[in-house]
Amino acid sequence: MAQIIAEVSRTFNEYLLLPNRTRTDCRPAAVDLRTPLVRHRVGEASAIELHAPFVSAIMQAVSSPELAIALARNGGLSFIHHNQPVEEQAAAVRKVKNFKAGFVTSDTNVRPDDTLRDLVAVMRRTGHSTAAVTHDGTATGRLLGLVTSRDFHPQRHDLDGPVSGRMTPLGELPHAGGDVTLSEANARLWEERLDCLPVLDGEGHLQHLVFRSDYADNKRFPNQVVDGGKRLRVGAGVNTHDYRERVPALLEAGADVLCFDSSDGYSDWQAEALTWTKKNYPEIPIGGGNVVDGEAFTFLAEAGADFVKIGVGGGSICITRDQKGIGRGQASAVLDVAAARDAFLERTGDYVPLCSDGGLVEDYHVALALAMGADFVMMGRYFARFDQAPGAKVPTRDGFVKEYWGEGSNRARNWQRYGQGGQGLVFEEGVDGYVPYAGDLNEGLATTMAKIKSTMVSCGSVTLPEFQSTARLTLVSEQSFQESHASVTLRDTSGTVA
Ligand code: RVP
Repeated sequence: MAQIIAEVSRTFNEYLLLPNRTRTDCRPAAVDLRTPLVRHRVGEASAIELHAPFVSAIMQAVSSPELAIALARNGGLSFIHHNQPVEEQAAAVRKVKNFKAGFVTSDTNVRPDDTLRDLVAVMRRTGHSTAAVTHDGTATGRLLGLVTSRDFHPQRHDLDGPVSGRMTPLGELPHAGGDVTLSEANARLWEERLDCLPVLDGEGHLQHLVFRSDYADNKRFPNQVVDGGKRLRVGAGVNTHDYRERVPALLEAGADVLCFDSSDGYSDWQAEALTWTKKNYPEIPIGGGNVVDGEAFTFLAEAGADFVKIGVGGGSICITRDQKGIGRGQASAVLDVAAARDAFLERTGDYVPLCSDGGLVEDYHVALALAMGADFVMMGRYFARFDQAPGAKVPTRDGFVKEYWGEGSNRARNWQRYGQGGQGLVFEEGVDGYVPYAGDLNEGLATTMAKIKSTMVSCGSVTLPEFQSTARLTLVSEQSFQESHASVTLRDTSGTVA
């Protein structure tokens, strides 16, 4: 007969945190959200630390280079999805690693013999008022000059005349070599009263532009997660099918960390793939998952996983529980795995960070996941709502929505994540839908972090380890869950009672 596990499978909604005593020095501004990403010896620091406990889901609809750049600048990390050919995934990783804050690839470019009318059309298309004049009109052509909207007036100048007639030629244009640092470039912008500093390689080809207007923007991200060379960090998903080709290509592209991505990671295939990667590429940290219990955690930790991802069937686009009848409430899964992680630490002296993946609906669920022992969370729906996510923004009667689809849906057909034993995707485990549009990631994530810090302050903690070791949780009854919500008739924004 099957074994029946005594505890009920519980979700985050069934728990609340009890406030602890808040000391006077415990304020949101003092809260430090740093957290370890990869396995390390007890008492030592993790080789990679996040500055905010968020990673983005290994999904087509979520982890693009644009989202990875935005998230790393805010202290988190993306795992570029592997549901694409190896070269395309490696190129996406390279794009993040090559991103230089403040160094912009020029998107408004013309040739010297293009007309001012052509220039106006390009400026209208990009919305930018500074154009690079290069020999071939590309962003990396030989730089011949710069022309801005201040250099001509459509009524005063002949729009059929060449751009070269109004540009500032290179000879009169302050510019820098490719080895200039951002702080040097910024210093020149201010000292020489420039709006824009072109950066050229040794052959005079344009590499980047540095704008004075971006100066404040760069100061906005004091928490960015960077490597030893000050390049943003980025992760990449891999699978148990083509890892022998994918892992070295991603390493070569500069990925900082990898993660085996499987809907069910408690398998010999994943253990073999982990062992192979640790043996052949010991320098790259690699996570495993997904699992929902302590036994599976220990299996992957012993196979070498540098962190373990928790969650089966809880994702917002996931229908695995409906289709296969497997999974576990995310709260129960995190609590069980965290207990096994602590036992593993006790036994081996190795701390293996945990990632709670999927099913986080409210911002406070992140705080609950962390309190229950997760070191960071992975989210799909949450990030898919932002401008930086790859899904299309679609207008509706009430505003906008963004596309969001599961990796097990027919749209993504990620058979490497769902197929077993080389078998392709036989039935769907995910859906294809929409999520409410939520604007800019920088603003949305700042609000979420403010809420988490506020929760931690109420629980009397300024660091995540302190929060995890002192948090007190209570189960909520159906009745007290109802009591948690507003129970008045809400006014709509026009001030009338709905
Ligand atoms: P959510 O944040 O609730 O949208 O969940 C995202 C997670 O759901 C992913 O990180 C992954 O573990 C899981 N997922 C992705 N695709 C599917 C599916 O098609 N069933 N599930």
